[in-house]
Amino acid sequence: MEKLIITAALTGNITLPTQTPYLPLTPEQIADEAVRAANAGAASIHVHGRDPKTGRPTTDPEVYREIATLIKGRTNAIVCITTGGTMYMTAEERVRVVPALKPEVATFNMGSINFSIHPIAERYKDEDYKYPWEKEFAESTREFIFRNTFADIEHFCKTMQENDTKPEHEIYDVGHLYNMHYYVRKGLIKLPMWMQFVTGILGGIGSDLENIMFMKQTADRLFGAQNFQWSVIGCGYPAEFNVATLSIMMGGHVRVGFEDNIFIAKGVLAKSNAELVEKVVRIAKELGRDVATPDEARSILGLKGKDKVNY
Ligand code: KMH
Ligand code: ZN
Repeated sequence: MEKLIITAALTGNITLPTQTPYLPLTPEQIADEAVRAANAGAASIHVHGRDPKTGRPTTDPEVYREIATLIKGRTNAIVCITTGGTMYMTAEERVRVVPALKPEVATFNMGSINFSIHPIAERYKDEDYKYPWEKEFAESTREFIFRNTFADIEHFCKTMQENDTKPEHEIYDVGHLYNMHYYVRKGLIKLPMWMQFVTGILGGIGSDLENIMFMKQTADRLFGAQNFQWSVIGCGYPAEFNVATLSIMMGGHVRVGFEDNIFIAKGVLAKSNAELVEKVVRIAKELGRDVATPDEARSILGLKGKDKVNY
């Protein structure tokens, strides 16, 4: 088995500041968390930006540039930039961060789905919210379709290739593997690929362990096991650690972080993303799987290197 690549998704764009006081919001806080997570064993940092004043998700490329530059200056970790954007952005707007920063890795979402966090709004009273935008933001996802049409996917393929950015394909359901297969056959998606099975999003596949096995078997059948590296994102607790453990045993990789889960144990908030990374490192150690350094992860994934980014 390859060494284990751990990715830390530090803040994301669906976790509300009201849910945890430990969510990093400013570029400095995000960079501090990146350093802690990297020191704990994360080889890759998945970056989203937030408005430093309001904590609201933003896709302003300049906020991304600031965060990526801070992380690059303070750790050797891979920086993976999101192209998930916000609810109000077109695919063109979401991917503009790729030509702007030319990152080593960027996310590439492989199909359209309902993508909702509206049940979170049912847990809080109006006076509970830390920021005025949060309630409406969460409730409005009841109407949200996370759009990744075939035309969008083609635009993402072209943009990533032009900038030598490795796609981190996000697979929210089995059908997304078939979307990917179509573009592998057309030659627009190149082998070997780097993909993540995302489970537990309301609108996508659930975190049952059988689903991870089925997606891995389907990917093996479509692409050949030698043609991709894979990772898992289990949303919520304990899904994050359940799918992580299975993936460690099966030869896959793991993502954890406040974008996906805020708990270190039942009902106990993690105080830093690093605690989530440390827990995965402990599980890996118990199961006899070595953890990859950032440079080992670069070699496993075939990345261009951090000297070739534009920040
Ligand atoms: N914008 C969310 C619906 C990613 O980082 O690429 C999903 C998302 C995933 O942001
Ligand atoms: Zn993300």
